[in-house]
Amino acid sequence: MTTLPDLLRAQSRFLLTGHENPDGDCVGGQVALFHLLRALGKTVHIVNPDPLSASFGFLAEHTPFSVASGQELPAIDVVVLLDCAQLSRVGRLGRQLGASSATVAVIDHHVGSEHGDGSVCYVDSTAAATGLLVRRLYRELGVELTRPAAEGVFVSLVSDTGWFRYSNADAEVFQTASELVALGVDSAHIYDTIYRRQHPSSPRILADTLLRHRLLLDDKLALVTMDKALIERASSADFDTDGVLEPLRSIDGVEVVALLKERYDGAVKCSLRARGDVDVQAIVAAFGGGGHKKAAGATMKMGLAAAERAIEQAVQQALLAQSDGR
Ligand SMILES: [Mn+2]
Repeated sequence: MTTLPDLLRAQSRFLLTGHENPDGDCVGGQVALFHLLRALGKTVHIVNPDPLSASFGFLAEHTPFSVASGQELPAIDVVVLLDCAQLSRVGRLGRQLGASSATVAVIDHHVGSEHGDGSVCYVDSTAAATGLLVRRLYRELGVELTRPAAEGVFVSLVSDTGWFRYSNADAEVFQTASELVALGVDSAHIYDTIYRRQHPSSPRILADTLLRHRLLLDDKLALVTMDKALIERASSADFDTDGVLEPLRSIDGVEVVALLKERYDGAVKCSLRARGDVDVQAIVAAFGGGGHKKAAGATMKMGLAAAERAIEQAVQQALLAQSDGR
């Protein structure tokens, strides 16, 4: 069976992509892989289903990003999915890629990603970030990290570990961060660039969203909903809705935080975060979603009120199962 390092060595034309609304781990991993493949003399395109969010715009200074617009794809041998494993998560571009003859490779750290659309997979669900997996590929292929690549890996790490606060921030994360800083990555500058350039209306959006939170199930579940009107305000200000999760997760006794966002098509995007031992990946799996034990999400094909009830029930069951197991 072909391994991913073999495939990267053997083929010459690559297209790197990832899930819709690419996050820091996805785009940081793409940056690092772009420079790895270029160092190996390959032709590389990064094409995403959505544009880079403004907070990650600085990554494009040294790395070309493009957005799919239905145009003809460049001639490629391999498409690499980063931070996801299904072409269905890549929007219309995913359908285009699925119809092409390119080999699909997956680099990911989500549970079960070895069973996705990749015919060649580089998956480790114990890794904190996809960017860390790309860092491992540099070692396997004997390529030195450049500073732009190091910035990409760093953005991956900080995005998926909540700036080193979450329980996935293991020894490999801190060792790698140390190497990246030694290579010239300016951690404080990156923090300022990503988190301290918010739109002037962002405090009000954050406040209005947090005011809607409810504590349920003996204060073990903090649930907050964003209806279409609030989502509209958030997207016009490029507001990162993940920012509402941490204040709720900080409440003493809260074990699960749920953020439910109403989509334009009427479905609900649900994000769950766990603080204790509850496995939120198992909870969203029942709704066709996925992720990690402590951070997972799903698209629920129901209205906001129904989704609230369904999540409350599912979390209640998970909490009961947990207390039975003790
Ligand atoms: Mn990730």
